Amino acid sequence: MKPFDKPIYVTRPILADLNEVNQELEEIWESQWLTNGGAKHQKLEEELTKVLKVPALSLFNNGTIALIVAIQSLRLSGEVITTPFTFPATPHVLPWNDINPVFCDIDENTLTLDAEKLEKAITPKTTGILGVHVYGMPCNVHKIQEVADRYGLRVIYDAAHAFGTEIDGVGIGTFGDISMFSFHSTKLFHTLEGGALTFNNPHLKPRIDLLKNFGIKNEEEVVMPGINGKMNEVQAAIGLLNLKLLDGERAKRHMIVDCYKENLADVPGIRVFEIPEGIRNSYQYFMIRVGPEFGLNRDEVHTELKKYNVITRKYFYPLCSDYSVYRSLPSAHPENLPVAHKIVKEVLCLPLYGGLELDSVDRICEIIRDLKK
Ligand code: T4K
Repeated sequence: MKPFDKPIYVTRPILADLNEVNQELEEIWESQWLTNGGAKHQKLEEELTKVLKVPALSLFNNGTIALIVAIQSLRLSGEVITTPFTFPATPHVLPWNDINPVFCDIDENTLTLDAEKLEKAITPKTTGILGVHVYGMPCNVHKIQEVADRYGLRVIYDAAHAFGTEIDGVGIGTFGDISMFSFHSTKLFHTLEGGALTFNNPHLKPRIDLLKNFGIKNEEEVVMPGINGKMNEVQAAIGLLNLKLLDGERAKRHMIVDCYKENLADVPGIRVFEIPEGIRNSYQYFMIRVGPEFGLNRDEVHTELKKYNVITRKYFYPLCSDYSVYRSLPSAHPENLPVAHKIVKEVLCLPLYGGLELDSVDRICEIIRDLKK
C-alpha cells in the first residue's frame, strides 16, 4: 500500500465560501463595530441558543476562558472533582480559580467520570464536579446530578466536544449548572477560536456577561473582577456562515463513521467507540481502542500510520493526572485511576472531517488491517 501523497490529518476545519466571508467583512467594516457585543455577536447567540436547544447562552473568545468564567460565576472554591482523561484546559481552569483538582476514575465504556466512584472523592472542601463529555459521549448526567444534589455541589460540564450531542432529544448543554462548548477551528462547528457557556438559570446571564467584560456595568461602575472573554464580530460572522454548513458536515461525518465501523468491525483487537441508543453523536472524533489481540500496540499503530502519511492523535494521552503540575496530588496516584491508566494506552483518534473521501477511509482501514498481518 502506497502512502498518501499529502498528510491526512485527524481533522480539518469547515471553511465558508470566501466571497461570503468577504461580504460579511464588508458589512462589519461598513458598521465600524468590531467587537463588544455587536450585531453579529447578538445574532449568533440567538441562533446557537436554538441549534443547541438551550434556554440561555453566552459567547466567548475561546472555550478555556469560558470555563474559567463558569467557575467564577458559581463562586466555586476549595476542591472540584474532575476527570484525568481530557485536554489540559479542563483541570487547568481550577488552579486559575485557586481551586485544587481532585481526580476521579473514568467509566470503562463511556470514558467519562465514573459516577459510582464520585462519592469516595468528596471531602468537606468539595464545592463542585467538573465532568467532560469526552469525544461527545455524555457523562452519566442523571447519576452525577443525584450525587451533587445529595452533597449540595455544583455541576459544570466541559462540552468542548459535544456540539449537537443530545440525550433523548434534549440538548447536552441543559444538564448541570453550566456547560462549556469550544468553537476552536478543530471543532465540528467553529468560529476560528471561540466558545460559549450554556445554562438553565437565566439569572446567570447578567453575571456571566459582566464577568466576560471586565465586570463593567456601565461607564462609571465596575462591579466585579472580570476578564476579557468577548467574542469579536469577525469570529461571530464566521460562526453564522459555518452554521449554514453544519448539517452537511454532520451528514458527511456520519457516512465516514459508518464506513470506518463497517471496515473495522471484524479486526481482532480493534474496538470502535459505540454510542448508545438515544444519544445523538456530535461526530467530533472517531476513536478506536487498540487491544492486546491486535499484535501491535497503540503507539506502534500511531507510528506505522504516520509512515503512510495518516496523522492520527492519541487524544488524551498522557493523562492530566500525570502532568508534572498534578502528579503529586493524592488523587493523581495511578492506584486511584486504574481504568483511566488502562484506557489511555489504547485510544487512537483516526481522521474525521467532512472533506475526507470515503476512498481514503477505505485505504486507512486497509492499512490498519494489513498491520495486523
Ligand atoms: N476542553 C476540552 C475537552 C478540549 O478538548 C478543549 C480543546 C478545551 C477544553 C479548550 O477549548 P479552547 O480553549 O481550545 O476553545 C486541539 C485544539 O487546539 C483544542 O481546541 C482542542 N481541545 C484539542 C482537542 O485539539 P491540538 O494541540 O491537538 O491542536 P493541533 O494544532 O495539533 O491541531 C490538530 C490537527 O487539526 C492538526 O494536525 C491539523 C488540524 N488543524 C488544526 C488547526 C489549528 C487544521 O487543519 N487547521 C487548523 O487551523 O489541540
